[in-house]
Amino acid sequence: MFGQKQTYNMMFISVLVGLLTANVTSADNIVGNGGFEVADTGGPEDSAMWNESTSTFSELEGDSHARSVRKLGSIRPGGLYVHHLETATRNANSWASASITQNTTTDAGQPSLQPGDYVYASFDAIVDNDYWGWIRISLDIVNGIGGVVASRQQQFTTYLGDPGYFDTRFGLGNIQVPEFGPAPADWYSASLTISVFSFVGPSDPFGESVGEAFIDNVEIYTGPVPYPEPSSLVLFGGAGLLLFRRCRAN
Ligand SMILES: [Ca+2]
Ligand SMILES: [Ca+2]
Repeated sequence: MFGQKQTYNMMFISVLVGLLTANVTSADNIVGNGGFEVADTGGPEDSAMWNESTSTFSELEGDSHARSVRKLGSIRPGGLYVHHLETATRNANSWASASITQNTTTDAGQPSLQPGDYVYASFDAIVDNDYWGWIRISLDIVNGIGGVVASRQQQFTTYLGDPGYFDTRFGLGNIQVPEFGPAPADWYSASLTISVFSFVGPSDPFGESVGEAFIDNVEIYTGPVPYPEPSSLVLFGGAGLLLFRRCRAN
């Protein structure tokens, strides 16, 4: 048995560990079905609490397509399902997109964000884009009437020397929640949208494009201090600018 002194030491250590742990875990994870393990009423390919969307095509030839579907598979150990975003465009002057989005209040049933708190989103992704395929991540703070009051976006475009393949954990945000507006804009939710795109311009040398990503283990944190950012992909942040520069030149 421990003597009294050891017992006090143990209590001291427990309190210290408790304080440190409280500091680290003070952010709440407010995402719903972040591992895509639960299907929605639309069937096994429909992820619960996520809204899937795909573009319609400006052309319908070849095997161009866009999909946003829940699928068997795992990026990290644990869990059976991922969400798959895929687009392909095979003709000049065409584009396609596939997305998933979640609103933490209307889709996941979480209470309003609190002004002054921070919001941070992260997720695992395997991205496999062809030339002119890209992935875009948007984290928005949305008020009770659907207005975006704060937003952060990141996109990575596969363009010439830029890599099209990532196996990584993306992180985005630490947006500080603004003060509430007058009712009915007096509550806020976080909205995360992950999209892939493919684009073929009027005179592209390759004539086809694919955007593809497998998404898993999404987390959206909110809390009184900025979430500690893991080392994430920030190297290719300039790639989106290249796309727009090239579009203008065409
Ligand atoms: Ca999963
Ligand atoms: Ca769904």
